[in-house]
Amino acid sequence: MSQELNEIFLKDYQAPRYLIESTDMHFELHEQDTLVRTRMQVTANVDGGAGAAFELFGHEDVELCRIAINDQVLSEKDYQRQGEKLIVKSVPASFLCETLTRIQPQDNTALEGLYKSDGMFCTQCEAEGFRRITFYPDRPDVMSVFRTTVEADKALYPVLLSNGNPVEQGESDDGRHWITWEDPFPKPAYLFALVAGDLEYIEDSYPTMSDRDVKLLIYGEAKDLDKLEYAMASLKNAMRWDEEVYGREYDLDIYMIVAVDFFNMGAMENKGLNIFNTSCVLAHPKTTTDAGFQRVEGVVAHEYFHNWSGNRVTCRDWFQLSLKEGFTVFRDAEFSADMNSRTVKRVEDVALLRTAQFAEDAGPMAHPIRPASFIEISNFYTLTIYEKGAEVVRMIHTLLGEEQFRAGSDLYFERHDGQAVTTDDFVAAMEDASGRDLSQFRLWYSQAGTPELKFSDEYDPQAHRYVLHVQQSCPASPGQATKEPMHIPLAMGLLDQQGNDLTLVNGETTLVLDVTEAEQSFTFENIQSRPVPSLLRGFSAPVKSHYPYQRDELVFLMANDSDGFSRWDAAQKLAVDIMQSLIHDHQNGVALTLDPRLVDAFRAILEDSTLDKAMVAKVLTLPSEAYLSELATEIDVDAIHHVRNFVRKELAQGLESILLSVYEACELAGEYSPDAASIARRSLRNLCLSYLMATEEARYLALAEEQYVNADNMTDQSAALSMVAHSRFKQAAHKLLERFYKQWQDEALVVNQWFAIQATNPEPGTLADVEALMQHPAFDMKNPNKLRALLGGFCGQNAINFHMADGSGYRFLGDRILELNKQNPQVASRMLTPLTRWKKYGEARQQQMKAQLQRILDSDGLSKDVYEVVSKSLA
Ligand code: 0A1
Ligand code: ZN
Repeated sequence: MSQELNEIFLKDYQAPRYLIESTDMHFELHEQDTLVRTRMQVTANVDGGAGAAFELFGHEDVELCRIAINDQVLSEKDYQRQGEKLIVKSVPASFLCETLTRIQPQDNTALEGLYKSDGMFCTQCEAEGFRRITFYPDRPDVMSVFRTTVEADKALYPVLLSNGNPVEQGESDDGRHWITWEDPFPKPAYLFALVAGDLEYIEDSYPTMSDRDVKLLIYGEAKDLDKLEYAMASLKNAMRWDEEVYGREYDLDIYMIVAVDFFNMGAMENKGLNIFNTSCVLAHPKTTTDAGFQRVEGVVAHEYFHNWSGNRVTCRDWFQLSLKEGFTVFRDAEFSADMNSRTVKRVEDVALLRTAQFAEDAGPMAHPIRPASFIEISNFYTLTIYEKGAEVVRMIHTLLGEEQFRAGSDLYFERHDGQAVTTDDFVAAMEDASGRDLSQFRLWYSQAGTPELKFSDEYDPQAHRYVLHVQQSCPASPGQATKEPMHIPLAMGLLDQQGNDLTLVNGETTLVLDVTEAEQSFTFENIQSRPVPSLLRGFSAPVKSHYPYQRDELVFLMANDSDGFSRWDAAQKLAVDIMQSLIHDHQNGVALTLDPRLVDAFRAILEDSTLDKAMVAKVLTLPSEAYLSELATEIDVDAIHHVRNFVRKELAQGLESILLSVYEACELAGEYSPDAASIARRSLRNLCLSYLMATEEARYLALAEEQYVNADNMTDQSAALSMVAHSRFKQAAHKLLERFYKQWQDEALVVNQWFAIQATNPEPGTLADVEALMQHPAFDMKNPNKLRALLGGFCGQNAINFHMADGSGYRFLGDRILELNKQNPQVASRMLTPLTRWKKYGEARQQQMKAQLQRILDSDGLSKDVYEVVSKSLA
């Protein structure tokens, strides 16, 4: 396949030959052909531009009707087409380039470029969607000011939006109207946006720190107008937070968010005109779960924070993607931690990282947070770039401390405002502001894979000396056989036998050790008795850590560690250790018995009413099947599923009465509110109910049904529904699912939850249900949210069914990928992920998974997206 030749390398980066000073666009939107006129004022770049050819990019679906340089229309012999490239060989040092292109947004199912979502026009230009609109040097280091005129039928599209401020408008006799928008900030084309539709909005204003009033507008369909308030409140909180924590003020007079139903990702930070997946902006107690509310708050903040970390300072090239994404995820995580419970947020982020990012880091698509090459950049919007990238920024924060980190970010923004820069520039600003040497730390940007820390220790009772030994290593990853030792900040403390923190240095009870060598030892003097170490507090580095804890020590840490995150982590380690032994027993035909220490430890936590309820719920949640799979050398799907269910049932039986009383004590009176304390009560209450349901006693089915009926909010209603739907009470499940659909059939996002609950049912027969649901009138193969709910739910979150021994789950996914490949390459390639992990399974499953990958690879017309993932998975 010639596609292999299209691999792009970071080492080949060259500065752009030409820069675009200004871009003036005119969109004539129609039901069939949309016409786009683009006028670019171009000048040769100082370094080596003059005399070079002028390169633009355009997708094959874009019809080039006309191209002119300084009013001279070019004929085909004046330029060359090479794939997506259009090369004009001879141009003056400064010139006007005009193009006219014709596109069909209504047929655009890839949802990149200009497309239609439920009758409205909208755009998605990151990373290379702009080339599906017009011919343009759409690389992030070409930044231009944009003036955009949108013209459309006034009755169908009364609202016409683009980046910046509206400056002119008018209408014509034929029922059409137009508005011109100007964005004074130079930006790369990936931040361009346009929306045209019949939209309603809510409006508010925000006084900035220097007392400018910013108009805030959130647009959606009329039926969703009552679901926009929470996003507005979150936006204002995020604006205030960025002023207070980073000293960053918003810069335009207007900030707009538009909710669209068809969207490949969560949301997009287009300058002054964010476009959001409805799932990340709409929120209402009746239709949105607590997790949904928190997602809205986090994503609204994330896109807002991009205005500085992404837009004002952007990426030089796409290899630098984590420059904006890692930093912005770190910023939004800190914001959410400040708005809600810090420890809970940390636990959630670490759980995601350790299950899904660690798995990615160990798979065939593993890449450093600054990849060295790619075939399709859309494949690199990954957990590694985002979440591990955020962990790397967090480590810099840990190493420098709050104050110096802020000095570093101030310097970064000041030094690079208006520029397109690299991750190295970011690290350099942090170094320059703090005086700290981060040269070894930079390896985090170039080495893939999850480092492992192996600890051992010794205590000398005569000398009162404790020594902690650390070995670090990092497994090989594609293209990187060996790794250098990294600079790993290790936050740790020592507990005495009573469970109190020992004071280590300067009155500190938590130290950050610099682990920098392959093998290192740290000595602690004046330690009166053998301590229990608390390691990697707060998860101070994205690594796997191994210390030979005894189960009793983990129980001790669960009860005593002063670090909330580490108490949760001790509970996870204890449960993992117990479940791994049980998996071993199950595989060897040994009858299972649960270590009573887990029941006792869980009881102690349930009985302690002083603890944060949200953390109690987290501590009592067993490690997921996905996490146990990540930890396994060879994944035994059936054993993992069986053992986890066994442990849940044993815990439920052993703790039945206290679970029931905590369930009752957590009931909330009064109106729903998504504040941290109420969310905590609901999560603990639903956790108790799910354990009680694990007993499979009919009285708890009745309790779940009662909760369903009485629920005044989606959190409690959908929790009850999924417990019943996933139970062995088939009739009750069927009845409740029907009832739920009847109630919510007009709410697309709720119907998606209904799809997801059915797709994740671990009971046998789910594949047939999913196949039937794909024919349901509410399902739409072209809508990514519905695909994620049904296909993503089944293949990605229902291991026991997806991995059925007869391979039917794999065949089903293979069929869907082949259907989706042309229709929406980005979504197709994301959905492939579960198949790419074939190496972790037993021989029989491996063969069947590989057969599907091979079948996809052998088929004609593969998109670059799917080709890259499949070919790398089979390599
Ligand atoms: N930059 C956005 C995410 C995003 C990335 C790519 C997209 O299309 C391929 C769309 C959105 C963010 O981080 O929120
Ligand atoms: Zn982002």
